[in-house]
Amino acid sequence: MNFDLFERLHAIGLTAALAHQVADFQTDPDARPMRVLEVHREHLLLHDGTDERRGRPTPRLLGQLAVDDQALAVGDWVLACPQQPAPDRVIERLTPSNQLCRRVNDGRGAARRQVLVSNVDMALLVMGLDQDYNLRRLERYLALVRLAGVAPVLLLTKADTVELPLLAHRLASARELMPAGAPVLAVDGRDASLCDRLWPWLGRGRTLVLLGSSGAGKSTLTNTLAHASAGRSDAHVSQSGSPPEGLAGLARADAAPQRTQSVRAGDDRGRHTTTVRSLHFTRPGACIIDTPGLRALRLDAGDPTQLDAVFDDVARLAPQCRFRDCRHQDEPGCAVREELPPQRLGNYHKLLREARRDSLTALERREQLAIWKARGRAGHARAKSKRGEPNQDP
Ligand SMILES: Nc1nc2c(ncn2[C@@H]2O[C@H](COP(=O)(O)OP(=O)(O)O)[C@@H](O)[C@H]2O)c(=O)[nH]1
Ligand SMILES: [Mg+2]
Ligand SMILES: [Zn+2]
Repeated sequence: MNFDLFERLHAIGLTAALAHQVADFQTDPDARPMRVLEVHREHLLLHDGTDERRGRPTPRLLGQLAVDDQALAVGDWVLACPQQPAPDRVIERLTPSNQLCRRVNDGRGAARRQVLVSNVDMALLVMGLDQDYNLRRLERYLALVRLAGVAPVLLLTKADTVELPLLAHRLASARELMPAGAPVLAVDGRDASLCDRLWPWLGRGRTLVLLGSSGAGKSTLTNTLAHASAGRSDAHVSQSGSPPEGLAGLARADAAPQRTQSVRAGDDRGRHTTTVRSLHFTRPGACIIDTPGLRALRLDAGDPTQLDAVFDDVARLAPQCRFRDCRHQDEPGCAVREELPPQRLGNYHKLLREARRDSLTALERREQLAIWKARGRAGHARAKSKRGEPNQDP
């Protein structure tokens, strides 16, 4: 890859490590690295450093990903062969540097892994200082990003809607939950000067993901930070087309690629696009991935001990418990129960239960399902015999 191409792709988030992988693929000479901006049922929206393009993964690539329990996600880097007419043929995916994943129900009673986004440098956790404010939810989002090894920044939005004492109190409580050194800011997401406050994290080539519940202000932030001329019909883009003062002179501001509106028009399923994840370009140069609220955020902690990384206070105190195998529930002499606020301990147990349930093997899950079914049948039969109906079960 020559320097010009790398520079162009770096502007949309390509790192040296990912660029290095491109050389490893002895594939089609036409294939070019592109970044996934959006994932739709029928196609991908891609960017090649110059333009947006439509792409479609080949059946071979889809099969390969499925075998590895993987799927294409926003933020991924792929190799695609341009086609006339579109869509481009997406033939490879570069191994992501990281992925944010959660567990979702597969509709058959089992949990499957869902990749939310790939290749992110930082997570902006967005929470309103109004009724949205909820520390237990924040803890869950923190766990999600720390499991993926992604550094968090907390943005408390709607600072303009709360009285100063409440703001100060909520700011302090949230700060206590965050890992040491993680920035916490109270902001008005609509304030155009936000770029000035956030620019240390918004440098060219970086990728950030916005996470938080619906209504927290993620799309508002995206619009405030988005490239001035990247007008998006769906996302009530800031009215003023000009960059805020202090940024106009920034040499890099104009180097950021732009998202055009054209591709947005015939969005599939006629859904509002903010209901899906999408990658945008900011004026200071970083890529930012807007996400919808995750109504059910189940962690993808394949191994319950992974939670130790998230609840480092539990891990730190556990050796002081009287019993070596203390579960920090009702055992006497439990140092964890003594020290931790009950709500945090409660959340720890809840997340641990989820992780245990999700780490059942397929066989264990089938066995458990069989037990539940048998119980259901037994209950059904009991109810029937009470009503005096014949029992037809074998
Ligand atoms: N007053 C105020 N309103 C905000 C702020 N951030 C977002 N909003 C409003 O909150 C509502 C939800 O914002 P939106 O960005 O769509 O939330 P999302 O679901 O997280 O994308 C919108 O009406 C925004 O105008 C803020 O900092 N202050
Ligand atoms: Mg939104
Ligand atoms: Zn204990």
